[in-house]
Amino acid sequence: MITLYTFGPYFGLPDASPFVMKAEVLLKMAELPFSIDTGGFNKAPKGKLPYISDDGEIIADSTLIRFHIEKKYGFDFDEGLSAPERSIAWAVEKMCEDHLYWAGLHARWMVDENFDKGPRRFFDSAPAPLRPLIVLLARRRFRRNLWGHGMGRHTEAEMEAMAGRDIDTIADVLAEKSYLMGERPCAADAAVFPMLAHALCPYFDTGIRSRTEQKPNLVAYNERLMRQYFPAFAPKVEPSRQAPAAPLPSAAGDAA
Ligand SMILES: N[C@@H](CCC(=O)N[C@@H](CS)C(=O)NCC(=O)O)C(=O)O
Repeated sequence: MITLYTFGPYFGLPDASPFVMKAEVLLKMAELPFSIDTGGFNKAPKGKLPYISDDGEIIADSTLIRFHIEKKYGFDFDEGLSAPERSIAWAVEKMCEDHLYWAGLHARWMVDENFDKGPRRFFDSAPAPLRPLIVLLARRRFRRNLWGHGMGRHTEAEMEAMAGRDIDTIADVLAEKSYLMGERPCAADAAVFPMLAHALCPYFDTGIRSRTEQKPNLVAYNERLMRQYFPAFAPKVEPSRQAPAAPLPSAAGDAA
């Protein structure tokens, strides 16, 4: 039996982490039964989520979870793709995870208005007297991570320009197709769709969100894959009749 360790739903999204959403989509694509445990963060072997336990075998990291599924269950996420197509899919996925993600992380953790209504809520259950210190230390750690990655050394305008190029790239690769590489989902869809879902989250005001909202094919793709993989989080009305995105009333657990 597989257990997927997650943060749980936040901000109207299936999970606070796009990497957790990716792992969940991979498991669903491979049609493997699994249960979800939102209590595993403190035991995360690499200090991050997601990780899975598969009959006691622990695999930490969404890409290693993919490799595990491919190896143990013989499931080829990219079946039908040529070698160049597989490579393009991999490159787009890693652009999202190792570039776009970091610009989004900055917008959420380092911009006060977004942090206060967003990540700050992760610490609501910490003991009140310690909470300010815990929040301060966590935010400092993320600032250091952003600096170490390099994205955090740029101005906001520079980051948005770089992330904007990522968004344009995804839109161009997707074009009018149903999925990134054609008419059936592949591994990169499991990774890119959650990144777009987070980018488009109406809860946060970011340049990345505005840029993504300007791409009708990405907006439609996000809604389509949300309906397919997380129907409880999909827009309740047909996309064509949907009102413009409005901020959600409150944060943590809203979507649960
Ligand atoms: N490369 C990892 C990235 C996972 C990751 O960055 N997880 C973040 C949430 S989006 C996390 O758990 N952060 C907790 C922390 O750094 O304290 C994967 O693909 O699983």
